[in-house]
Amino acid sequence: MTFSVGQLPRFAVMGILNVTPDSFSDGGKFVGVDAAVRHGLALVAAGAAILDIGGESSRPGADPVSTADELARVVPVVERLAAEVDIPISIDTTKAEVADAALSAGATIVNDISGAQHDSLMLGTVVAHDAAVVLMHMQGEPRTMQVDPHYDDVVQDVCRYLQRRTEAAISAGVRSDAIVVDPGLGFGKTYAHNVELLDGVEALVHDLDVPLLIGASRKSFLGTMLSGAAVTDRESATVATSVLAFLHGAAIVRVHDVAASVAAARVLDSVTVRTRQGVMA
Ligand code: PMM
Repeated sequence: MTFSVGQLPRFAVMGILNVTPDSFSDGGKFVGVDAAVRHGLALVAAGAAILDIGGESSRPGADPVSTADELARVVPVVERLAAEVDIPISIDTTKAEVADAALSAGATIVNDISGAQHDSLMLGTVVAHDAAVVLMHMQGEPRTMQVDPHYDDVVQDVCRYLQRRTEAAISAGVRSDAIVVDPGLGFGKTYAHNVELLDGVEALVHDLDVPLLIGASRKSFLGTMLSGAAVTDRESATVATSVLAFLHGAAIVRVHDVAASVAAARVLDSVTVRTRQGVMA
């Protein structure tokens, strides 16, 4: 089964399934295959439109994971969930070999935080499987990205990067209805950069030809906004970012607590459908 963006609901919620010992908010919770599969099924039951499975932590300062370790973490989980659920599965990786194995195991989307630049074989792998790709912007690499991020104009710089990577994906042969872009909140960005990008969602949606994904869930800039709230106390703020992103035209939000953002999406869907139909006039 192939994936195209058109098959998503209007406000799509991507559920995060980190099969890592060290992700910043849920590291170590879903490491065994059974625990990971159980959590994946719970995210689907909560209304996820996509399941995003990752085996390498990308939190600031994280060390890279070997290909063998990443394969061992994610492939059995993708295999089991692909057989059990009927929503698309994405593989969160920057390695073409991991993407290849996950796509063979039933995933249909590659979520690449390096914009498919870390591995020169990535776009070819996506094309070979007729898969979809999420191209995310990151300045630097996870180990060092928060050292001193710099932009002339963060919204414009990120927008131009995402346009260039979209062109590269199309040139490589990726279907244009199988490309999603993401400004990469928290990836080589200061607090001010993250705030500007969230404020710039509408401008990004306007200037980009492909759907936008926003990943703000529990990120540290929300902790800063809430005067130092711990990771576990950032859920309401995360839902606020989902509402903001959706209202400004984002197609997908990537979150840990799927039920909360799905409820928000349902409210938006009900209200905006009635408004469009003139019911509220
Ligand atoms: N954030 C994380 C990991 N992968 N992928 C995309 N496309 N966008 C993101 O914002 C993003 C990502 C880090 O968060 P996590 O450790 O909670 O998964």
